[in-house]
Amino acid sequence: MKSMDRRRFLLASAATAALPSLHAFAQATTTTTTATLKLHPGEPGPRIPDNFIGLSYETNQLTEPSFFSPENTGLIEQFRALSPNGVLRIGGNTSDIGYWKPTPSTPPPAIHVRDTGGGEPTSALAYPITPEAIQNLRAFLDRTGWTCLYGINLGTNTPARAADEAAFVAQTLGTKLEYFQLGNEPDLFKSHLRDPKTWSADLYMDEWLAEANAIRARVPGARFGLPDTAGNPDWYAAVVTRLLALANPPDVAALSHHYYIGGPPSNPQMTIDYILTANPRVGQLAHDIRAAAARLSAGEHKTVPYRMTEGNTCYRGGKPGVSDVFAASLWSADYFLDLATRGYAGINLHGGDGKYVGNSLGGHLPGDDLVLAAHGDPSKHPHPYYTPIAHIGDNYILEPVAYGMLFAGHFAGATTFPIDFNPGPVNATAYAATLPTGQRVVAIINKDAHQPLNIDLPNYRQGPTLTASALDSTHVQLSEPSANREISTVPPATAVLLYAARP
Ligand code: BDP
Repeated sequence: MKSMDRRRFLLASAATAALPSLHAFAQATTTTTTATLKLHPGEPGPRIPDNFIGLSYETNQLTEPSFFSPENTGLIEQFRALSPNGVLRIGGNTSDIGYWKPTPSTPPPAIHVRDTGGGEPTSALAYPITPEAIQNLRAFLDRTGWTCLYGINLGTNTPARAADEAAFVAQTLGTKLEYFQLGNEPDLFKSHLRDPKTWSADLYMDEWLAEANAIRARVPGARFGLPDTAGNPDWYAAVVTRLLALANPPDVAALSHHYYIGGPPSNPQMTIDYILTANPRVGQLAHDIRAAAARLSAGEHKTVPYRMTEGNTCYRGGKPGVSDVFAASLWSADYFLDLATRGYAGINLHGGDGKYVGNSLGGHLPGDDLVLAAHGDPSKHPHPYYTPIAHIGDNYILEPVAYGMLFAGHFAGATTFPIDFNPGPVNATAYAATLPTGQRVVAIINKDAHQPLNIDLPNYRQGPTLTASALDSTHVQLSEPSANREISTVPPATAVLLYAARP
């Protein structure tokens, strides 16, 4: 048995043992709220793509060519455990300080970033990207079954250098390359890379088109995702207006944006309660990007999907005790299914090695300061704190936030349908879909720390269940129940999948 299989088996058996208490809980609580739950399977909504599960890594990670390589079997196992066909996005703040170094003798270009005193990479952190890293990345993608969104520097690059890199990447990654992205969070370039007085979506599009056109000249079939913004949803509309005005626009494969619930780690607002509370920004971003994608689709007579290409709980590397605990599992389970139901093509949660996410922030993870101030030991936490896969010693470990992805991954390939769901005063969400097999599945995510939720869903059997001893636990269980049974209560801080006994 491979080590990952063994680990999952152990988790599963531990949780199976825990399930009778879930049952007992249901019997003990007869006066809890009963949710209204009405399914509308006859009104199909968006289909969830098979590859909607994704991860995002800093481009700086490529400076260790052995990381995304066929030799890194521990990491390959965890990618495969998360999804047999996910999407790896390479980008982040460090994508705008990396330069293409096609030969060992290529001299480094001058890279200049305004030092803001933390939060962004500095000029001193500029680094080369080598052909070896891209070749290894291709072999890694082959082993994992994943494809790639490849980010190219727009912040401190030249169109010619970008085109050289793109040509090598396109040729090497082949069909494993979904599309290029040029520049990370260009709406924030004003803080460290451009003149804040003049920087705008229009200036960005001037630069973006110059780089995209240089790439197209070298890679005729090149496809692009944009604008990969941190916030500023008005940029989508501005970008679409510019694209629609072109006689021969670059081929846009997707519109993209990022999403962090909030931050930084020192912000007292960033609590477990906060990350589990519905955030109106999710719906607003979805509304705006969907509208922009619909306008571009209509204008270009094709379907342009939209994707959340980088995000997580708490920006600046995540917050200890919030980003790395069970609450983050419930958040990600909910967030993935919420976005999938809203028609997103996929979601990439950011993570990787602490060193590179640290570099994306100027060389430091502020979560460490919080741990040290509380007289804790930072080495006991994953680095960065929000990473889905932690790299500890020689091991790669699925962190709590990844368990929510595993839970949501059961919806891959399914077609969503609407439900009327009213959990009353309980902080719970629900999603429903028809699987490719025709079987219906309902997810109920009870994010409430204290209140159980009664449900009335006859002929639905309990499937994989996400539990932990507490919202701040670092040990998460995702398990199949041993018996084939219905349930009438979802305990506090528990997510369950319920499968229809017949189509
Ligand atoms: C995003 C950046 C990424 C950072 C992340 C963070 O794109 O490089 O690592 O924030 O602050 O905005 O954690």
